[in-house]
Amino acid sequence: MTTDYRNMWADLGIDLERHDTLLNALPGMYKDIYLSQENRPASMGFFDFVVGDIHGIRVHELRQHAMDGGKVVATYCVFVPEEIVVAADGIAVGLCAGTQFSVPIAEEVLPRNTCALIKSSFGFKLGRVCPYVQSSHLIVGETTCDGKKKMFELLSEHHPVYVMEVPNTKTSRGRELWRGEVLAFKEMIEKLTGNEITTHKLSEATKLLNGRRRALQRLYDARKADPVPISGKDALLVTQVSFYDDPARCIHQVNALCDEVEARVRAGEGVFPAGAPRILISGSPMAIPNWKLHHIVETAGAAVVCEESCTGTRFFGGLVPENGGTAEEQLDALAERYMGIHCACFTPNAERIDDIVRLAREYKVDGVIHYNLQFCHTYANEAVKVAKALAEEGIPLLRIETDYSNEDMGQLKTRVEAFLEMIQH
Ligand code: BJ8
Repeated sequence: MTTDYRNMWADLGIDLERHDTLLNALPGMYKDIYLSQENRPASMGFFDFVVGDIHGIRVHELRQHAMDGGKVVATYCVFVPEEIVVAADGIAVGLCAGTQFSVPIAEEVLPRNTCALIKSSFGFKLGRVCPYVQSSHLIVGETTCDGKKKMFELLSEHHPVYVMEVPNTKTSRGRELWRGEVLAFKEMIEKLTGNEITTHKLSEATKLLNGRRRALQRLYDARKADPVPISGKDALLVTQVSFYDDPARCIHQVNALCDEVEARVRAGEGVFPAGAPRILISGSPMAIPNWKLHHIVETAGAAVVCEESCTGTRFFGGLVPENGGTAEEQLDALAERYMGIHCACFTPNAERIDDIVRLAREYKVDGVIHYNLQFCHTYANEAVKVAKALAEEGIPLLRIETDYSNEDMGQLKTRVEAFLEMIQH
């Protein structure tokens, strides 16, 4: 890393010593998990570069944007409508929260029996180790789960926080509430940025972010092929990076990758042999650098071909209609698209169960692994229904509950290997 970045991090109030420990651990881990893979698409080079420079150029861009008078808005959930931030000439960044590194820092305050994602995000702020958090003018939280919404109260003692109320149901009253929240968010963002969100601006932002959704969907479509042209680990990384990269650059890079993987599909080339077991992973999101389960599955010889999660299909599924209309109509269409995200925080949430079965069929999977972060009660309870639906369809399921530590790696490996053996016989 260059001296310039150290100065930049210092300016951002980063705890440099702690930050060094975090960054020094990444290259070795990335080498073992990513660079050890064979026959990767050459276009993954861009994503390797982004990880190698994780707190460098992009943070510099955010700083530059702020120095030019722009605002940076950080989020933790795919429910926050980024279009509104982009339409106000702001930059929206999805924060990571996928590492064990910041968990012990958070545990100085939060109860230990809290989901790792919540602890990791809180620890990043408390320990001042994330330049994305430090660069942001505002963190936007949501009331999706109880742990998160109470964490945001505590987080607001350390950073400006705005919380959107996500309803618990998708009834007409729930949708009405959400529409009001989207409108209030728009007004707040206009105030924060000092920029008016015109219908034109909103429609441009919608087109841009739909472009990112289309590119990711295109990548996922290529994963339906057998042999699969890209590993699950690489596809997961692409989604993770797209949360914080510049959307236009991201679209360009993902489409270049798609050109390459589609050529592989036409040539019948893959990263796993044809007929290798195909796995759908469903459940809690996997924020960067949470690659634990994918690594275990793929080193055991199976291919992860799809993720039904917020670092997968729930992130890019469903476009916002682009047919313009009045500002009110556009905001309604925006609100409606976000209500199409089937998070387990909703009750009932039958659409997610339907999605899992549909995706299992579309991606021709041999089995589903339900991935649950420990202490995430919504996904854990919903897994009962997932299990029932998959049993009715004759699709094998393995349920896993874990956190970000490596303590259970051996046990998880044994369980995954036994599952793979079972589905191959
Ligand atoms: S839309 S899945 S990104 S809330 S933090 S619910 S793992 S206990 S992340 Fe999520 Fe938005 Fe829903 Fe998606 Fe559970 Fe942990 Fe809560 Fe979590």
